[in-house]
Amino acid sequence: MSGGRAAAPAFGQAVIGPPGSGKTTYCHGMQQFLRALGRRAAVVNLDPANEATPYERAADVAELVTLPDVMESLKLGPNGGLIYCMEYLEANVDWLQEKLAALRGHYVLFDCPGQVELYTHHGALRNVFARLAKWDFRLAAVHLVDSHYCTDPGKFISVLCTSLSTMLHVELPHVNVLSKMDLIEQYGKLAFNLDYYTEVLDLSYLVEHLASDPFFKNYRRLNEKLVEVIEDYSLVSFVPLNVQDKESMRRVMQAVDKANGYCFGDQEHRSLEALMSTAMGADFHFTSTLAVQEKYVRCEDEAVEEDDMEP
Ligand SMILES: Nc1nc2c(ncn2[C@@H]2O[C@H](COP(=O)(O)OP(=O)(O)O)[C@@H](O)[C@H]2O)c(=O)[nH]1
Ligand SMILES: [Mg+2]
Repeated sequence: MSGGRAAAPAFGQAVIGPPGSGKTTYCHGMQQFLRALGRRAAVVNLDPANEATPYERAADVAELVTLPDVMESLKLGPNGGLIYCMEYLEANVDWLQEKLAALRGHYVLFDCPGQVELYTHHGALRNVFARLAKWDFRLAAVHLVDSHYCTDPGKFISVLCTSLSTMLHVELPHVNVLSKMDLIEQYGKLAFNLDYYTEVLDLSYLVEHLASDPFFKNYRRLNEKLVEVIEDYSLVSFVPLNVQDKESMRRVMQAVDKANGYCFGDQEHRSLEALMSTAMGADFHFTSTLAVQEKYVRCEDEAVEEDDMEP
């Protein structure tokens, strides 16, 4: 890559999202999944706040700058320190270029930091992504959001706002993912079917579910206006993900391949079919959100039957 454009474009994913949304776990899971398909996947850690990682780091921002050093020498807190680290990375982007040159021929997953301001208004990481594009690195942003937020209408609306402003700010092809789908029932009952959340259907129903207490009148009016903005753009939708479920990983991979233009050859396609035929119980398909709903969300009747059995 050094010395101008690489002969063939490189492909990869910028894995972004708030702290704890599952980025590091996803990078490891996706690397293993892609390797099983014969894709040479490597993970580059760009998050200075990551301590131990389950994957082997093909490159690590800590080789360039570390958070404890920045915090100590500049007397910054963890948030400010992390922003400084990203500005330092932007100023020394040649370091990244060298590391990526050594990874030529690999599909690269970038494990990014969780600070939301980096994706909604700060320029450093966005500029690093833009440099990658100049080196013919075709990235898609994979934005992970904890599915926990579906259980509260106010929180889900704020997630939609963050996702929308991230899409507009980061300026990459974008796949929004609802992570930890396997835990969704533990977080609380969903007011609507899962596809309502993944497809981001008529949001006025969500506003109706906000507290109707007169005390919240202004909060409700604010949310009415916010959902108008989200609906006007009509950009946000989600793919559900359970990182341990191969069908679910395949669905995310296919959405990302479509977003960044990665075209896989015949050989990989055959391994995918072989992998998938052993992946799950015979008749479960993750291809429809309804199937995900059936797998992870108890239906009303089942809940009633089980409750009846209790003494
Ligand atoms: N049950 C479940 N837990 C997950 C999943 N993805 C991540 N986690 C857990 O969520 C926590 C935070 O994950 P991590 O990858 O470190 O998040 P990051 O801060 O975004 O990098 C860890 O305890 C993970 O084990 C998932 O799909 N299902
Ligand atoms: Mg992490």
